[in-house]
Amino acid sequence: MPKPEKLLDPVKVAVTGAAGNIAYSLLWRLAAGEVYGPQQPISLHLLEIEAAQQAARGVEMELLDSAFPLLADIKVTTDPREAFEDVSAAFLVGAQPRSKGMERSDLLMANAAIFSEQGAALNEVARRDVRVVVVGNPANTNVLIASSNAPDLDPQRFTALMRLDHNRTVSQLSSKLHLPVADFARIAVWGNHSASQFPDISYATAGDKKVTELVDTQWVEDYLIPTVARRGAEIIEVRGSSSAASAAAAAIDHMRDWVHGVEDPAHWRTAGVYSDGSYGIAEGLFVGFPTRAVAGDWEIVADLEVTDAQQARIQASVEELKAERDMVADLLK
Ligand code: NAX
Repeated sequence: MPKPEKLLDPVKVAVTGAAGNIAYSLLWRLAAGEVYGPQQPISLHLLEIEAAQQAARGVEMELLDSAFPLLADIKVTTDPREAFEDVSAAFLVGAQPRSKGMERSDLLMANAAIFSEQGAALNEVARRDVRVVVVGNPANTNVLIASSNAPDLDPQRFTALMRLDHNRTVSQLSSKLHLPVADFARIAVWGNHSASQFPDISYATAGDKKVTELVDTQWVEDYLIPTVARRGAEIIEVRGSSSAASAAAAAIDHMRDWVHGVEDPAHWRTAGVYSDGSYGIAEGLFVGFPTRAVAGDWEIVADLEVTDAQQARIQASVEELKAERDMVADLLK
């Protein structure tokens, strides 16, 4: 990396779940300048629970040993208010994992408690233009809880990570068609970050060609959609533990594009953003949409033609999100 010429004041960035697997990749890429660039020093605020404080200290030691020129300082804490003080970005990675015998509703409730507290803390102490990305699952509902507990922050400052699903879709197409990933545009994954998601290639292009003319519908229905939707489970099966470096890479992609924007309007991304009611999707949910990163904001791509078959898949995933929302209704403000 070129030596920074003129250093700016550090930007403060919080990462929760700092002693976990995803953070072990994410923190290094943040400290290397992959979101804010080679001129921008960074202060890292690491939030962990009490039981993982020692491990978080170990992560801090290794970050220091990496001697990153851009890493101004590191703070390790158990207190969300301390972690989020004055931050420009927050990666909410830490979450309660699903343990044996735990029902989905128990998992939702355990995480709801974490994300309501963290939303309230962000509301109190984060910068008003903070960018929040929730990685911890169930990400789309966790972000709903965090945002609803942060009434003074615009809900558009909150997002759920759906970029991994998007990247998986691009990667599958690239392998199938033997074309570089950079050739693919107008791709999106609608809905929830769960098996109900809808990776949609109806509008996709590869260079000057329409992807639907290069692959057959049967392959999309029988292979592409289920493979992407179940990729997380497949990684666990093959690797023996859940996606970590690819999730960190997606979180970096998400935040970098959000901060800097993406010039080419055909290069849609997928972000789990606050629904404004577009495409008949219930307002107020956080849903994977086709989005563009423009001038520091995520914009939902407007006026797409949606067939009945697409709409049915989108609505099935949205129904799941509504059911999740109903389970945590008591914690929504
Ligand atoms: P790990 O279990 O390795 O790490 C999680 C860390 O969070 C632990 O160190 C734990 O102590 C900490 N933690 C728990 N509660 C906390 C709290 N209240 N405040 C701060 N820290 C807390 O999990 P990892 O593999 O890093 O995955 C983290 C989360 O990402 C999981 O919920 C996982 O399901 C989710 N994922 C989301 C993805 C996405 O695309 N949205 C993909 C990858 C991943 O599955």
